[in-house]
Amino acid sequence: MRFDFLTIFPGMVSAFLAEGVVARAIEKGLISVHVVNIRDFAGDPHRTTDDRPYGGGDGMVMKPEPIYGALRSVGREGGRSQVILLSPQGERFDQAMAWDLARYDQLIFLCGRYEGIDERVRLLCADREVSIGDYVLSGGELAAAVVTDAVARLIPGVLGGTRSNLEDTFEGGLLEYPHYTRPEVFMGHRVPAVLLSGNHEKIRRWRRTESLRRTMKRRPDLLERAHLTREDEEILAALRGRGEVRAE
Ligand code: 4GN
Repeated sequence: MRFDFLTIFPGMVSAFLAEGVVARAIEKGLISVHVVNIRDFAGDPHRTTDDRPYGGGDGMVMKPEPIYGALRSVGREGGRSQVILLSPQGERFDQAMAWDLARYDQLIFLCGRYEGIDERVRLLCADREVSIGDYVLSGGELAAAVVTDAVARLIPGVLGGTRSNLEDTFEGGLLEYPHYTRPEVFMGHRVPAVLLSGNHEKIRRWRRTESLRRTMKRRPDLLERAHLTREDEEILAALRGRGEVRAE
């Protein structure tokens, strides 16, 4: 899978790509990344990428021509590709959208700066507009990095060894159970005894219970959409009976 980033701050994107899971995926040849400097496609000696807004007002707007030129310079991979504009006005990014995006051969991220980009870029260039959450960033680069990380870890082989993303928070529709490693006692807090018992069935049930308890307490909205087994329903009924979480 190929990821392209169109930005006026290529160094910001390269820094993110240089370490961690994404960097390993590039080394292994599982993904390839290309960072394109929009400024290289400005038409004037000053390499201008922004201009004053028609109609007046504060702030600057990104000019359409440099972005259009940068986009044309990016080869479209034979198969399926998507041009994604990162903006607070986009469709909200979540784990389901990450899976959807992972089906493409190429994702091209349009990272804007300033007060906004010329509306005709949105109209002519973007296949979709995506937001990583209800807050404003100074540029689309961090949002593109977030989407890239979430999508890359879904590509087979990117998470090494036996590590699977199927147990991650959200994949089963629930929050994850708590994790512990050595030491057995830390600052007076003991690792739950069941995890030391060696009884795999008991451990599995404890983890499921903690997952359900956490989701119920913190994200009851997720629980409504989760696929629950008969055992899950029993566990939830028991938690409610003990008054730990509120009844439906
Ligand atoms: C994306 C981009 C927030 C998000 C952004 C988000 C840069 N802020 N919530 N800022 O995903 C106007 C043009 C603002 C670029 C954009």
